[in-house]
Amino acid sequence: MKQKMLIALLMTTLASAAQPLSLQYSQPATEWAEALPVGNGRLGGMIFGDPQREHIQFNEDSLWTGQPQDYQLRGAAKFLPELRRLLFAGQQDEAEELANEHFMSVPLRQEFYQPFGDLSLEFDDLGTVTEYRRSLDLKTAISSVTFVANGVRHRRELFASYPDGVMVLSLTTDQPGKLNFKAQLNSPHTEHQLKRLYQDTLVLAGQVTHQSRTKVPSRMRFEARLQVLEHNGQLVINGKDLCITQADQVTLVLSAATSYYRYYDISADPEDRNELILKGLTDHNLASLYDRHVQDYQSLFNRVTLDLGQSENMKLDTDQRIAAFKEGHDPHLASLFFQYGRYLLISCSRPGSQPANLQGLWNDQMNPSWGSKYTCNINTEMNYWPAEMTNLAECHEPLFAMIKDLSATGYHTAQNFYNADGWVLHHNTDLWRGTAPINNANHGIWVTGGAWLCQHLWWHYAYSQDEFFLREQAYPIMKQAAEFFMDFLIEDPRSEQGWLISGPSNSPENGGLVMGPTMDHQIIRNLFAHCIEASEILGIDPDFRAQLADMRSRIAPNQIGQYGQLQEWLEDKDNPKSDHRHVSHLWGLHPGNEITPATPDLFAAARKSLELRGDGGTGWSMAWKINFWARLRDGDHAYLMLSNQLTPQRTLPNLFDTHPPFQIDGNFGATSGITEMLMQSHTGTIDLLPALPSAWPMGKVEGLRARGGFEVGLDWNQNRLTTVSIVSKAGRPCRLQYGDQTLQFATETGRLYRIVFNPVTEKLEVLP
Ligand code: FUC
Repeated sequence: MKQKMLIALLMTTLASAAQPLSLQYSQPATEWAEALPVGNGRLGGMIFGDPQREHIQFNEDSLWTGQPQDYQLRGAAKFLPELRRLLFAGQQDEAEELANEHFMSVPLRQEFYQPFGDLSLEFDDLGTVTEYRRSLDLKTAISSVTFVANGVRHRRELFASYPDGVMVLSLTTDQPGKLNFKAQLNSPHTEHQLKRLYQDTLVLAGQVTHQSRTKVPSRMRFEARLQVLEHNGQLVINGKDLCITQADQVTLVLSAATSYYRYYDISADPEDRNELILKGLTDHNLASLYDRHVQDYQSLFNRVTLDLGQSENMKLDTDQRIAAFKEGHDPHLASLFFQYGRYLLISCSRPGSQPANLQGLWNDQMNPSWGSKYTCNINTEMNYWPAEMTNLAECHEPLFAMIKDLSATGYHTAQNFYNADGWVLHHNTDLWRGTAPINNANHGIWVTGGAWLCQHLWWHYAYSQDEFFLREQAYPIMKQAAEFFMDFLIEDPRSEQGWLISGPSNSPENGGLVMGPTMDHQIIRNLFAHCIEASEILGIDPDFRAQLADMRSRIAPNQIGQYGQLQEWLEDKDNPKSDHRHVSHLWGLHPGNEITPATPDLFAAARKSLELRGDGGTGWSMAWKINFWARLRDGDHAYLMLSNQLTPQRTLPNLFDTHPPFQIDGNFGATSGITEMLMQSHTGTIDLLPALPSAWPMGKVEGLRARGGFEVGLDWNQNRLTTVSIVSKAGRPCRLQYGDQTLQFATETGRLYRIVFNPVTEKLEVLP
């Protein structure tokens, strides 16, 4: 027994050393949050790894309840003046009551993202299982299960291929004839049928009938096909069972599709889609699918490497490492967590797919928390914070496609609710691109969802310097978002300076319906600034630009209150004891850029507000606080937030972030936060190691992106910067900062620059 344990331990250590970027377990998953995720943007799978009964729960990202619907309440705008009057008169309850009656989305709720189905494999009695390992290798995006049963070594590998559009499951034994199993498809959707197609394919077809809280009938049709791509031994399909006997090598492919075409059209044919996808595999085998998958995945994943040091705990199972992180020293888990965020983004957001929803792509519940939809008062945006900075700009594309849809549906919401031009999105959306205020006036009427999303369009330009994208895709949508606020902003009758304010709105989910929440003003200023800059770069719209500049200067500024805090509202009414998870008024610190060391009073006030809110919160809240503390240049506090997040209370055994329950935003927020600790570029300067914690005295990162079109690599040792590499992608001047040292130099497109920090002169020097 002891020897076996020793061998097992040795094997784990060796495995870890050979593949340090993997999640590892010595037990099968007993529940969904222990299963391991794979995905190709559109299809997602969760593999449990039970030797005797394998289970892969799967999703397709367009399977939702409901049907095309516009959520509009026509004529709502006539209540807007009265709402404002009540709020200015301090009658919040009356205003919320009126709004709940006359100013909300129809229906009041939005739709739910749905699970698709389950693939299960029942094996002939395997007897005692030894040497069990289950893993997810982030270097190849392949999840494996290996074990020995009756002297036979079994191996299963699952991946989701973006180039080929399918999930691939390979099963092997190291002895002939020892692979015997029965595979079945199933679905939690009651209206479904199963049938055999050709000699080698099982089909699951149905329609969503489940209804969300909207009570709108569901109409989406779906179909999945499980095809045996390669096998030896015998294959027989018996009714619902796909039976393999006497084999040692089998490759199954799973294809799934729905009738979704666009948010207003669900007339596509899932059967045709699957037929086409599977036809595309005709000339392929496991080896070629594997190669194409790995090549595609690594073309994105390998762009960034991060080394924060190895650790003893690498030999432990991943869930044990999470449990030990706070008390121990496991810098490698932090880099694994960082890369896991990148892995998840590549797996759930690829061109052509839906954007990452609250659970990315992975959901096994018919009534998932918050519908597993798109909450846009922090969660959807957080999902995309790492996209540009960690060199995954392509993964941002599904969000841009959704923003384009929202600018069309949000045009009607602007008209119907505000009698305004442009477009507006409130705090949630779904597959049908609802933009009207949902749930309740006390948090649903929040007008800056679309404006916040526009920051992502700007970032894509800022990081790439791609003027074509700015002109053709970003600017028209940003401009229309700004046009909404030009109509919507209102002069505050209580203000002597004639401040323009936003309202009715709210500071996300805190304090109810108000006039003038701080966050709105920060977001609108940010949107206007980017529109002004974009119009200058593109050399267009001078009058519009001038008008924006004028209005921008009149928007109510940030206020510092009685506790030295940054005020969450226009009135100095913050509760210093509140530990509310949203810290919305710090938007200007992060992800905005108007509160920096160059605005010392606001910078100190933001810090005060964050201290008052404390170090707790839901998963995403902690992740946001990593970013905040990084922007406050306090590496140790940022690290404290990371270690508060990397606990079993906030991180599930499979490293999924948990609110609770599972919500993926915190994964992406943490990846962004770790990046912000190492490098920032939101002020026009590439700021090197702005918040390096003492826990990471030495390390190396390569391939991060900075605004201005740069790729940045860094090395540090004994808590000090040693070398920097900068690749200039757009030939812009480069400005670096390390501590209080700055260095500026001209660059040429495509050139690599090496910079050292000279410890004697304490200066940054460009190497010739
Ligand atoms: C917002 C947050 C909640 C949760 C939900 C999905 O409403 O306040 O904490 O994350 O989105």
